[in-house]
Amino acid sequence: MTLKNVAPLPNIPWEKKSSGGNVSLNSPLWRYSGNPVIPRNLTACSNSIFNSAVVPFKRSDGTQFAGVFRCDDTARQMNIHVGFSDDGYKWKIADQPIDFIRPDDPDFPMSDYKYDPRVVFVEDRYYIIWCNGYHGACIGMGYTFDFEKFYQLENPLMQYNRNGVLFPRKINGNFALLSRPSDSGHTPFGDIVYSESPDLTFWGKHRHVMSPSDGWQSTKIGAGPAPIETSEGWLLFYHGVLTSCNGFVYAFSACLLDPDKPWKVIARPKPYLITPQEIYECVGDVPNVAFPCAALVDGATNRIALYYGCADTVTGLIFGKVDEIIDWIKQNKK
Ligand code: BMA
Repeated sequence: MTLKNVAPLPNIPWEKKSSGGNVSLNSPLWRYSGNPVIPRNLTACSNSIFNSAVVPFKRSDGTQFAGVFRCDDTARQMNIHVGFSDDGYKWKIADQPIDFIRPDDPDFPMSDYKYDPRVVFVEDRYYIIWCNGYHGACIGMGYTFDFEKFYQLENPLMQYNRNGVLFPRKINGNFALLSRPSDSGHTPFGDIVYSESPDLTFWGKHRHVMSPSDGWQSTKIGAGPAPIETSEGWLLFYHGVLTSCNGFVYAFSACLLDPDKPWKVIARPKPYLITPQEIYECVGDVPNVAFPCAALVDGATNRIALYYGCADTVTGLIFGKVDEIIDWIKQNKK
């Protein structure tokens, strides 16, 4: 297994499996021993900080990482805020939400709310994709070069839709996006779908990727962090939802998608990688949620650090190695 188009990241947040991280017997992932890495009250008026996205980003002031964070405020309004870190553990997150620069067009779609951001570097800039409130939930998109100025684009797809994730490079000459068509509420269904666009405005070539199946992924599924390119195909972390007698349970796993036709699934596991088990994953504003939105990857050593939302309240960090995760997927294939 080799990683493709993934740069070395020697300063990736990392803790060895034996150094106190929470090891699960059946999973190649282990939790950071200092979890939750981001507490709920890091900004002046945040009720919760979770389901957030980070990327490597160097600045002359020592910054090594930047991110876009879902901060629900104490009025329980959902919005996204920029943040920076020198080490991936300690974050400074802006008190105010990102103020996107929009085209001077009175008909440009507004955002009633924003949540669950992903950040993906494609070609020359960082794209932000989030769930956007425009007559219900749909996918919002924007970009930044410097995490200072942010520009909002047209909503790529019509409502209702959530969990939009761009691929980190064009496929067949087009931008490529995964999404999860939904309803306007707490959707009790959901398949992952693939779409392409030549210009990020007009989208088509929609292809079905995968449906919910059974067990932990029986109600709905959705893409997590941006797919990671490997010699074995695209490694996609995705969440799955089970409906229990006490409501939804959000767990996650990872699958492999075809390198050239990413709507074709090469291998999908039957078990989850991680389900809510720790107290910070089980207790919070929405109990029993583990929801990955970002992955840092070290192209030199296969190390991976995933940031995931815990109980819709705080952010957790979890570690693994890409080659071991791919071996696990193949061994646990449906
Ligand atoms: C989804 C989204 C996620 C959240 C999850 C569990 O519909 O709102 O942000 O983590 O529900 O509450």
